[in-house]
Amino acid sequence: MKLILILLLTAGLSISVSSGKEPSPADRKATKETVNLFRSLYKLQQKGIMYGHQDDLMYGSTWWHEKDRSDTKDFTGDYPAVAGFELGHLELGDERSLDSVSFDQIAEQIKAHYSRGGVITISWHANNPLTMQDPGSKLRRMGGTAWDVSSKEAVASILPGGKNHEMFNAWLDRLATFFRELKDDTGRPVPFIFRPFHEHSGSFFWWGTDICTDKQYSDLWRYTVQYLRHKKQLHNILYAYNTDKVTSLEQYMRGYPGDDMIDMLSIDMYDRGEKFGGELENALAFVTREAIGRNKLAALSETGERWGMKDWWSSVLLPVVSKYPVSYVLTWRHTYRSRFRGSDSQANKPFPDDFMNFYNSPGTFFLKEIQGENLYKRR
Ligand code: BMA
Repeated sequence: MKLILILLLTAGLSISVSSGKEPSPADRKATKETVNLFRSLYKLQQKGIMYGHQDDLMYGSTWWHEKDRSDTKDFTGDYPAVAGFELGHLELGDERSLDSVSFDQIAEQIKAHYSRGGVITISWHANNPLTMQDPGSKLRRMGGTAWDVSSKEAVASILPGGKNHEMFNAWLDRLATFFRELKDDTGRPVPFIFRPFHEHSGSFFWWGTDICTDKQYSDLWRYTVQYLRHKKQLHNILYAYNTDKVTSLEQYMRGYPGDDMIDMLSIDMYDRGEKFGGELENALAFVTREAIGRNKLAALSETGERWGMKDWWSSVLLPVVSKYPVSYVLTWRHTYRSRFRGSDSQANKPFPDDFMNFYNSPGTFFLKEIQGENLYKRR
């Protein structure tokens, strides 16, 4: 007994020892590439942090869908390790997203990034299922969109028994069709991280904490995962639970759908002022501790620099994220603004100079660094 105790103690916080089994995706039928990705990311998050950028492969502020182009590559010479994509309006059967990006081109770029050995993450700003049909919606500007929080019945309306339940099934069918077509050249499904119903702790989306109950939120998640996993037999998805800024673990876990659904505990936090470093540190400490305790991945799935700060990447973000086992940090899209001309110096510089310090840090991984890791191969 004493010997076992000593062995356990010397193993320190080693996750596989403390839990007794190798970390695995929640989906027991996950494809082998998905299992390998999960385990590779689990190991990699102990070594350093990957950089991710939303819509990096689709456009930048001065360009729109140019072959092999990327703002990250333009600036650093390398692609981001993690490429983010957005599916809002796919649920409606549209050909283009809410950001006017073609879904066919998104699928093409997902496959391209996978074939390079990169990691894919997908978000979904789904329309409000209740008010999108209601022209009298209170918040007219946001009427019907993901940001329309004028009714607290939206989530209830799509759960089983709700008046929009069949419509929601049709939404999920459309997502499933898109996901099923994500295949490599040999026909194997492309694994990806899916982060729907994000920023739960904020109340700016129709699935937010004050807009539905925790139970409804959890039911929404469980219904969605089960539909895609069991009914649609999609086994190439890692699911990321996500909140906006929170100050306690209790707040973070409100509405958590369960370890059998979730693969990654993620948080979104943007720098809005001097307190950010401390707040991020506090949040990452409990989010990563909880993730490790549950054999899950962790990520800072959205962040953004403080307005006007020159050395944010190296002096604010990097010192904090380096301390914790965080799989990736992702910054949001560079909105395309057609009015910019090629000569506009501001728009031509997609990142601040300090981004190179972040890029050059041995603790950060861009695409070339993770290519050597063969994330989708057995380890
Ligand atoms: C938001 C904003 C929106 C965009 C949405 C989905 O945070 O950038 O303009 O439509 O993400 O990409």
